[in-house]
Amino acid sequence: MTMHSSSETTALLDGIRAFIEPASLRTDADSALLYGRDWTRLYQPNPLAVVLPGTIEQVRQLVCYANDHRLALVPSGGRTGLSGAAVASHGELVVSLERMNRILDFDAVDRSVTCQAGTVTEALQNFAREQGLSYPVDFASRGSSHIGGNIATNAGGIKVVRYGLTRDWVTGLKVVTGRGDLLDLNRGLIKNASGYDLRHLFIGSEGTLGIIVEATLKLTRPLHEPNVMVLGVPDLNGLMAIYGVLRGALELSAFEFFSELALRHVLKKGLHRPFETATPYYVLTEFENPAGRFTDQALQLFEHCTEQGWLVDGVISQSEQQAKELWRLREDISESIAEHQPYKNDISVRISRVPALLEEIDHLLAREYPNFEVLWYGHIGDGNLHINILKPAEMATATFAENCGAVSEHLFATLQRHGGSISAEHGVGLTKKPYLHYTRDATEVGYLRALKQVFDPNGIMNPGKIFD
Ligand code: 2HG
Ligand code: ZN
Repeated sequence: MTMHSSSETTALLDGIRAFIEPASLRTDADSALLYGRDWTRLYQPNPLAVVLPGTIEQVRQLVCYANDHRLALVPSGGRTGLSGAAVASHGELVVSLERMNRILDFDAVDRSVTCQAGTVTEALQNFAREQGLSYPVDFASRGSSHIGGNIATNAGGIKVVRYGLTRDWVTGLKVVTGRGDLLDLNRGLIKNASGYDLRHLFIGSEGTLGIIVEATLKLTRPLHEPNVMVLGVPDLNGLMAIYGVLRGALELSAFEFFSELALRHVLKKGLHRPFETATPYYVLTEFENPAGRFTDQALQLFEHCTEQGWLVDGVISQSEQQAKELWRLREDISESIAEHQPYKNDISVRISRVPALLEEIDHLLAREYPNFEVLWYGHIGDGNLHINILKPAEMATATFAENCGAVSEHLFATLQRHGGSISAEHGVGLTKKPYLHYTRDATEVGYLRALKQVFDPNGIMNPGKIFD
């Protein structure tokens, strides 16, 4: 992309004001900071400006204008991402969808809802609940993440073992491609065998092919009286053994884990231990338990796992309130450690490979990070681990990043041997770009580049994200 002189910049922005009301084009420093970064905090935000279109037509005009002037665009949702995919640090124009946040249509027969891309996840979840239904993709950033952003990263979260990823709920997408064409993809159909499904190409594309402007999503029935159990686990081996037993007997909607080291950070923020005994690891699992029908079974399973030595203590929620409090022990971890500028890993392998991977990376991390605090948590039931390394307060950010980057090479080489992915749910963005080759070989990346060329021939859509 070309650098613009200040008179060129003024002319460029004036050109945008010709089709976007001036109040929706922001150039002030506060907006640049707010809209120019996501939750990574690793990159200096430096957008050219922030534009907030109100209609699909305005988005289309913007993309055409950006093509004419070779202006880089960064599509922007709730900016809760953790890989830098929504960062604008090279004079890009941020296109925030936040004004396009309306729910447009609901159909009880189809059990589906159509909304604009800037709809906040929680607003959609609440809307579904009001209809007696549920939008079950869920995560801690529900209060600020946008549906468009969730789709652009194929967001996962805490209920994947039961409900799958965002991809599984999208039945229709309207997108403005990098060429400025409006595509209406799949139109809410359940079955459609009419050739390539471009909808799925846009899911997880991290804003590099075009801008998602509208989505149609499936809804489902709400969970029947879910109960939460937190279990104290003495070693990593027990985790998947417990999973095998529980998922065979109960209708699980979550199977999460976290380490004692991670728990200590949420305790510092005022939460309470789930039970007296401190154990190196904890499982948090949720299961449907209408009218307490499965309580006895859950207790029997608990006994069995205890006899096997896989767990040593546990608690089962007695009320909705207690279930919420237990969930916070897991959900609040990420936010509770943000002040330590963690180096984040978000890796996955097939479920059957988790025990072998855990053992190997446990050794690797103990060897490579003897002096750093390493926290484990994540969605272990779907083979997804979050490994966070905390920056020692006295260490310079750059030295820390260098250290962690070097270890990543070992970690990802191990992951590659197990056929895993360098990003399970956070995306590649900027932070994982140097490591993409551990997950996608050069031939495959060649196809990705060719696809980008088709949808975005001038390279204006979120350049520098996923690959260069
Ligand atoms: C979670 O599962 C989020 O809590 C954030 O995906 C993970 O902080 C992280 O690394
Ligand atoms: Zn996660």
